[in-house]
Amino acid sequence: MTSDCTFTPLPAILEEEWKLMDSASTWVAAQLAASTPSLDDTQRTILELREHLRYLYAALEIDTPQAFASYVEWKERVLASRGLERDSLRRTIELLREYFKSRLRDFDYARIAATLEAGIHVLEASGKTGPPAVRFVRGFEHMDPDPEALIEALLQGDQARAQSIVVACLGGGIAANEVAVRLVQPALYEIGQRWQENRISVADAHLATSISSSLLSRLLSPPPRVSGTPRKAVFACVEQNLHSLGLQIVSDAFERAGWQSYFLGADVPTDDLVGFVSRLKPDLVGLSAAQLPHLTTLREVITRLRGELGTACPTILVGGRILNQLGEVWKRLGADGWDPDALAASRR
Ligand code: B12
Repeated sequence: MTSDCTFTPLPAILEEEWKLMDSASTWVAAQLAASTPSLDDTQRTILELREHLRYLYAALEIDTPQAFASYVEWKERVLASRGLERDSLRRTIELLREYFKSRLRDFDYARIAATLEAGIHVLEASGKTGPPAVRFVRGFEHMDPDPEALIEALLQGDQARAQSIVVACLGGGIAANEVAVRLVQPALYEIGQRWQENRISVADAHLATSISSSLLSRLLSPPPRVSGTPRKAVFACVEQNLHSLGLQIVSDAFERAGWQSYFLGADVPTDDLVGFVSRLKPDLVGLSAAQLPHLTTLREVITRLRGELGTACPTILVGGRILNQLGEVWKRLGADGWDPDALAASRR
């Protein structure tokens, strides 16, 4: 069920991503510094601009203005919850539009302007109503004990309590995959949400993450014995994606389902990943992307695997937070399949 990549080619100026980052961010930072004398940290402004541009670039690459709009919506909430100036975000996006208008042909500019305007539109809408309160995931309320208890244990750094909650679920007959996806996963989403809302610090979130990671390794029961040679699957987070916990759950679920899993973890360099897959010749490769800019690398990995392995290319399955958010985009990245979580993936 392989789909072709069906994206409109990028305007020439965007093909050299780093050139774009340098020139656009330097120009916009200079305009901002001139109009806002209180803005004294130019280096920080440039770093922020590069972040905006990475998301803009990825949204253009997948031809999905809404993807950039979602980023702006998220960024606005992060800034607002920290009492930071939201207007400067709007001003920055407007300046980026001005920059591209003066440098691109009308046709190319129209495409970039539409994407930037999707971001401006989000800011206009939330200026009227205030940012909506968003909770991405629910649906685990039926669990006993309440997942709130796990969230609190994680945030207090109480490993013993966190573990006893998980053990109680397993003892109550809930399968390890279910515990991972219906209890630990939403707890982590909630922790991300609280960081976004500035209710917990980066240190709190890191503590919760490290305890979750050790909970997940304890969940892995001995793999079932299978007769014959097990099917092999390689799992990797694409380069620059550090969000490996979700993929670890997927990899463990495959192992429990009788596959032989090779979990390569976070931020796997594209060359090494392609080399590993070429040597191992697995039946399936599972790739994970969490944020919009990771899709640029995901597409590159898929293109390389297909180009170098041809008809011997394994089935390519993709997943992760950003693909869950963007719906059908995975089809146009050239993957063979997508699953929203480890429960769905392990039924393959
Ligand atoms: C833990 C965490 C981290 C940890 C990750 C540690 C690790 N070893 O994984 C660390 C500290 C490294 C981290 C870093 C950052 N993070 Co972070 N992080 C999170 C957090 C809180 C939880 C992620 C997680 O584990 N979720 C639980 C797992 C189980 O869910 P999952 O990843 O969705 O995986 C499931 C499915 O998606 C699917 N799936 C996943 N992969 C695959 C693959 C295949 C093949 C298939 C079939 C399915 C599949 O199955 C999984 C299991 O069911 C999220 C919040 C969130 N909403 O996810 C933020 C979050 C993703 N992070 C965020 C940010 C901003 C960052 C940083 C930029 C922060 C910073 N300023 O440094 C960096 C970027 C790092 C990078 N370059 O990747 C934002 C992203 C927002 C955005 N608009 O892009 C989020 C959403 C937080 C927030 N609410 O603002 N982060």
